[in-house]
Amino acid sequence: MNAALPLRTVHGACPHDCPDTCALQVTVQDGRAIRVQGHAEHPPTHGALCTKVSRYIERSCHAERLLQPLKRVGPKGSGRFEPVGWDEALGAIAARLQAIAARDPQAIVPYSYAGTMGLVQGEGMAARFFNKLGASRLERTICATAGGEALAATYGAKLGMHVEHFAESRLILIWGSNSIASNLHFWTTAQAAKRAGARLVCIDPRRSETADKCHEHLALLPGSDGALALGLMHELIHNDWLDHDYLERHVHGWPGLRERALQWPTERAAAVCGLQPEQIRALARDYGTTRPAAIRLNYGMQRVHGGGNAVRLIALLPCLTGAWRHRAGGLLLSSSGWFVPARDDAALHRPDLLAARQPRHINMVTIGDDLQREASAAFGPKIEALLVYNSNPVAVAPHGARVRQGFAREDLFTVVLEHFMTDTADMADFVLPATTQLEHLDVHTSYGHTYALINEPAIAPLGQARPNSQIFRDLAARMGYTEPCFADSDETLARAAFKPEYVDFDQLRAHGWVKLPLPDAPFAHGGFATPSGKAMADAPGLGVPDHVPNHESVASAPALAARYPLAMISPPPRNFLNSTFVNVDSLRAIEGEPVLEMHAGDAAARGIADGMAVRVFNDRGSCRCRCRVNGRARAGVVNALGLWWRKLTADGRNVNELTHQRLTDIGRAPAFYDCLVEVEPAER
Ligand SMILES: Nc1nc2c(c(=O)[nH]1)N[C@H]1C(S)=C(S)[C@@H](COP(=O)(O)OP(=O)(O)OC[C@H]3O[C@@H](n4cnc5c(=O)[nH]c(N)nc54)[C@H](O)[C@@H]3O)O[C@H]1N2
Ligand SMILES: Nc1nc2c(c(=O)[nH]1)N[C@H]1C(S)=C(S)[C@@H](COP(=O)(O)OP(=O)(O)OC[C@H]3O[C@@H](n4cnc5c(=O)[nH]c(N)nc54)[C@H](O)[C@@H]3O)O[C@H]1N2
Ligand code: SF4
Ligand SMILES: [Mo]
Repeated sequence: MNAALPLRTVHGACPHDCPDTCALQVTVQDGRAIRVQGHAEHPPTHGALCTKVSRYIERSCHAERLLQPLKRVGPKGSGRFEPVGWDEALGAIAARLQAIAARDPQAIVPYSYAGTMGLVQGEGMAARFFNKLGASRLERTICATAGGEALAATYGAKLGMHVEHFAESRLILIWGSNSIASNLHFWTTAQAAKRAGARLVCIDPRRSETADKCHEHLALLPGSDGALALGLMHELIHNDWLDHDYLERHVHGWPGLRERALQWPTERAAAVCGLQPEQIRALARDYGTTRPAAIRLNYGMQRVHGGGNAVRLIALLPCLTGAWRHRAGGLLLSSSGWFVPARDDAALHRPDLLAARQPRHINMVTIGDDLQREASAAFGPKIEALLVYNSNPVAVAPHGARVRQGFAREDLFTVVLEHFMTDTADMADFVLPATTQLEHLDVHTSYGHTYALINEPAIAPLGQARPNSQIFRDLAARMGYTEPCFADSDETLARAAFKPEYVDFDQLRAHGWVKLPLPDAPFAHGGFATPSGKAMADAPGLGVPDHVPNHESVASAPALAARYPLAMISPPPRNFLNSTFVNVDSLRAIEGEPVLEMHAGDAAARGIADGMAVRVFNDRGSCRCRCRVNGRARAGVVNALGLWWRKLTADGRNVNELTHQRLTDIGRAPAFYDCLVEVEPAER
């Protein structure tokens, strides 16, 4: 660091798909970012970042950053590209899109998710572009819609406790979440509660790093959470640990739910969950008799066939006990619904540009199959072009072999906006270099807290990289779109994102963040966001929730289970964020290689020892992992950690080789953790 040159600090926001949405403080010297820190004054961040984003500069200034547009010169997927100018790339892309759109714009599909969660560089200018084009609409289901729609069916919106209030809870159930890895700042709050005497219970098939530090760990079978919730309800009813007044006033459909729960005696629930009845009784006693009791539910438990029903059941638990009466009681799955009134999505996305057209929907979960479908009345036109941004589908989408076959179609025109040559960029016709969070303006909401944040550009774009917003602005101009909204600057987009009466842009700019005005204990007196104001135990079109077994389980698919007896879950490791950061050497060095955790008995039965290379396989494919017999896997379940870049593994594959494209009960979401496999030593 050159002491002579002045230092400047810039307000930032972590762009990643993480509930914590940290406020960043970026230090700049001589036009270069030299430090990224958590902002000390932003309450949820309290000055700390996770290891991954502490390395954000290493990622942004990586030697392999894409710095110029590239055009494919070899066969599809050969990885042979040559640099081209922006003019040539944009001109060729616009010409191809126009030719396809002249036949049917629905043959063009956007594919994006939460590589950045910013409202400007996410679906800002991009949404305007695709609305004007009349392209297929993408169902952005790959992560959270099973639980999100279930929560909305129950409470009317994706609302819950404020994360800060968990510090005052006396009992916290950490349900389907490895908070230490994926929600670190919540974990800090839970630890404060623990120091003040709270009891922490972790509900997770895996003995995660978080489970290690809780008082109790219930290692249930994947996909059995709905049965556990019903077993708990049965005990709450049996022991009359119910808040009858709350149920009477604030819950619709309680008699039906009560009847359902009575069909789930503890022994029945325990058998489905692979737990002892006494474990369920003890948890029910804790939950029924401790005030205030809070549940941190997270998305890990809804990636199974019955994920939606399970979330509905768990979300009703605090209604049975009246836990909502206290601000430190209730449940938090997502806080994103608090931002809905504050957002101005119509101003930002301009759905009016669709001009009464109603393009078909493509579900991002089934992209593997959909890329291989021919035109039909039911499907619509064959997919001829994909524009990928903020996502790495070739690594993250289920049934990898199908996804790769789809992307390998020579007649498919694929454009990928990226920071790096990912597995998906390898399959592109054009790769366009995008800026990182250090280089562009954005504004952010959060799904784990209730502050809006701003991210100011700290440095100039590296090389020829352009913000996503700029790339879509440039493409719109090439397509001949003349509406003034296509000339809006990023600042205009950022100002349009929020309604000023909720989030004033100038205040956001001055402070870096703005807290939404919110009730302290949101449902203390009912007041759910449903039309009746009641929590819906019986929801229109969905009825009363029940346990829904996995697609792939002994009960639902016995013949399959005979061949593939192990249930595989594939939760994230601490040092990657989905497939982001896998190419950051210092972080990959910590994770080492793809790991499969196995129970000692399951390993021994297959002649597998700790540290051996293993092959995990089923009818869809296989991948190679390093086996760890480390006490973290329960019997019958294997844990494959991480969404590795295929090209950075020993066999050029990752865990999504094994997963399938079948959808959840609610929300049309993926069932990544509902997957049967077998394991054998890699070298026989
Ligand atoms: N370090 C890191 N942080 C991340 C991510 C990352 O990749 N790395 N990903 C981000 C994203 S995109 C998201 S959506 C969130 C996800 O955040 P969470 O929903 O909290 O997900 P995970 O931390 O993946 O925790 C999932 C936990 O659920 C467990 N689990 C799996 N199946 C079941 C089940 O059937 N029942 C129950 N009860 N538990 C189950 C897994 O073992 C794992 O410990 O995290 C975000 N944060
Ligand atoms: N087996 C299995 N599969 C899973 C999961 C699992 O737990 N198990 N988790 C699922 C979940 S929860 C999710 S959310 C999905 C995540 O899937 P994705 O949303 O695809 O997430 P990432 O893998 O992080 O890829 C994001 C990409 O966006 C790029 N990017 C970041 N910022 C920008 C930007 O400003 N501009 C552009 N153009 N690009 C940018 C990054 O470089 C990165 O390559 O994966 C899902 N897949
Ligand atoms: S990934 Fe999560 S914990 Fe890490 S800096 Fe970003 S928001 Fe904070
Ligand atoms: Mo996610």
